[in-house]
Amino acid sequence: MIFHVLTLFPEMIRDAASHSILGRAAKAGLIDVRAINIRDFAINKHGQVDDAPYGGGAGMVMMAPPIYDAYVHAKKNAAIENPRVIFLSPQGSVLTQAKAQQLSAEKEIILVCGHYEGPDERIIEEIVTEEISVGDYVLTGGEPAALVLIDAVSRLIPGVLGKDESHQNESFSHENLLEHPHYTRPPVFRGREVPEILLSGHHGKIEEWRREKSVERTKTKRPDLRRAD
Ligand code: 4FN
Repeated sequence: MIFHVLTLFPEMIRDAASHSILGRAAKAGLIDVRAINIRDFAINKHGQVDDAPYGGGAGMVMMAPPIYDAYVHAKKNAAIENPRVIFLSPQGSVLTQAKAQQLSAEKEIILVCGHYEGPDERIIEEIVTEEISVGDYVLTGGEPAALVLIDAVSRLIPGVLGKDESHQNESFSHENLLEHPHYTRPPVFRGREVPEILLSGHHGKIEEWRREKSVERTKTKRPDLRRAD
């Protein structure tokens, strides 16, 4: 899957996507994260990409032409005709596992990251097909949000997770349940013992215990998860 990311901070995207599972997936050709620097499409030799807001007030607005030209550049190098264009925005609907699943079926998507006060509204009207948020808090820019989306979507692409890593998929996460507690050696840590059942070797009983813990934790820690998807 190809992710074209239109951003003023391409190194943030390239660096974060170069490590661990995403880095390995890129090497294997399963994902391709292409950060496009909006500043390369600045309107003048000073590299200007933002301007004061019409109507006055504090802060700067990202100008439409540089973002549009970066978008045209991304499309020129696109494999498909009309890729979805997602603007990461606090005004979008909040990213869910179901949405990530849906996006993981795409061949290619274009992501737009905001900065300052965000882009000129006309860029949203002209090129954006949907707005997605990663949660309700203030960010300094859309890049961390784009990386969250890339991470959540990439791990669902067949082959991206190794055998061990994809074990997680076979647990209860697809039912929107939290993980049961995990333990590894040593058997006693500062007087705290590993639950006896996990040392019993009764795989049926262990599975039953884990599901119980999973359901119980979801109910007490994240009761909101039961309804969400
Ligand atoms: N954020 C809120 C209300 C008003 C503004 C913000 C805010 C980065 C360009 C957008 C934030 C959160 C989740 C992108 C937040 C996201 C962003 C995201 C984001 C700079 C303008 C801005 C009511 C949510 C607290 C800054 C609420 N998911 N403005 O954060 O891009 O994708």
